[in-house]
Amino acid sequence: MKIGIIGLPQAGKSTIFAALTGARGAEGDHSSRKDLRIAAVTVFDDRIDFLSRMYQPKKTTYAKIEYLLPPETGSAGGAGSEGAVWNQIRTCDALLHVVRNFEGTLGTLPTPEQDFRRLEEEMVLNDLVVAEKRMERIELDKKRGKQPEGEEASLVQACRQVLEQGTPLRSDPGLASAPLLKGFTFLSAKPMLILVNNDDEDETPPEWDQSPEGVDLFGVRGSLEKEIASLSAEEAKEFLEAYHIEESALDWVIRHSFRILNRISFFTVGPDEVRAWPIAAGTPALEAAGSVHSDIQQGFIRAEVVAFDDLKAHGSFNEAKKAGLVRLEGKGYEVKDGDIITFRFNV
Ligand SMILES: Nc1nc2c(ncn2[C@@H]2O[C@H](COP(=O)(O)OP(=O)(O)OP(=O)(O)O)[C@@H](O)[C@H]2O)c(=O)[nH]1
Ligand SMILES: [Mg+2]
Repeated sequence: MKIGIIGLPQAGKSTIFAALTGARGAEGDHSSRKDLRIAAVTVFDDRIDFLSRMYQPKKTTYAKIEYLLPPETGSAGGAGSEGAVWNQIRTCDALLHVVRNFEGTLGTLPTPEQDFRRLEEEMVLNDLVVAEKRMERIELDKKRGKQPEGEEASLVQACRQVLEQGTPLRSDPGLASAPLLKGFTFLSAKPMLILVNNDDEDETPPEWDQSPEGVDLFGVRGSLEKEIASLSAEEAKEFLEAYHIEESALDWVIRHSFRILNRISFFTVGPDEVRAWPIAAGTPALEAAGSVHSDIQQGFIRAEVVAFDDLKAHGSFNEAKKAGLVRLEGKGYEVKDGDIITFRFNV
């Protein structure tokens, strides 16, 4: 689960990365590491807090998301050239597009919507080149008497048509998520979140003439959030209260990152550990068992499931059971967000 941070030069990418991976929840000590470009960030979850109070486990484990800050392009090219940046971004599951909406260092006024489109176009063009190259290859193979396999050719052709209109592939969700196209790692097919990076005084994101389709846009105050992130949890709380901020923008981003990755969490509970397990939405119980341990998958008998809300409403597992809310599910059961699962298995 990795999210790549993209944006034009000086949009505030490094600032946002620092804010996301600041004191709260990020692994390791970052303050002394300027070269750090990838960090695992904790996805705080009220449900886990609740379960942890209920079970008093030795250990409480939240889900994590990785954020990647690609190398700075600079002017010298080399290791940080644009191609290298996009290649790193290709390895990500989703994108966080940072758009500048503060006055630049040289007094340049912000043009967030244009900036956004510029990078969108770059991604679309990048993908178009990939699609065209593949089509050429397929044509060449055909001439040599080699028939293209399965649906790949028609899918790539469909991508090309979308991209030629200047439209990102994510606008066609079926196409964007086609398993046969996975290997192409198309940039514009990746789910995305737009972060408009405002000045400290400016709370609201700008009105856009044409809001991008199917992408959530959020206004953050990058510099301010970076400062909050460097505070201790205690200080940060006071700060947020003083400013009447219910949820820091970056907590919002972390929560939504989880959503755009199409991840849900199921929970395991017990005296040793209360833990969130992030899985793709739609995962069957058997596979979910495998994410906990391969032995549990192999010896799977049944999943004993209770929904978090049912457990919470009834106050304890036993009460929920008495109310008939604890179900026994089989291998093919589609795990839901917030399911609390005990796997029954043979070793
Ligand atoms: N006023 C204001 N300035 C900001 C904000 N976020 C970043 N800056 C400033 O804008 C400049 C660029 O920020 P960076 O975070 O380095 O931007 P970047 O996208 O990483 O830049 P490059 O890596 O050079 O492409 C720095 O001088 C920041 O201090 C903000 O929210 N408000
Ligand atoms: Mg930077």
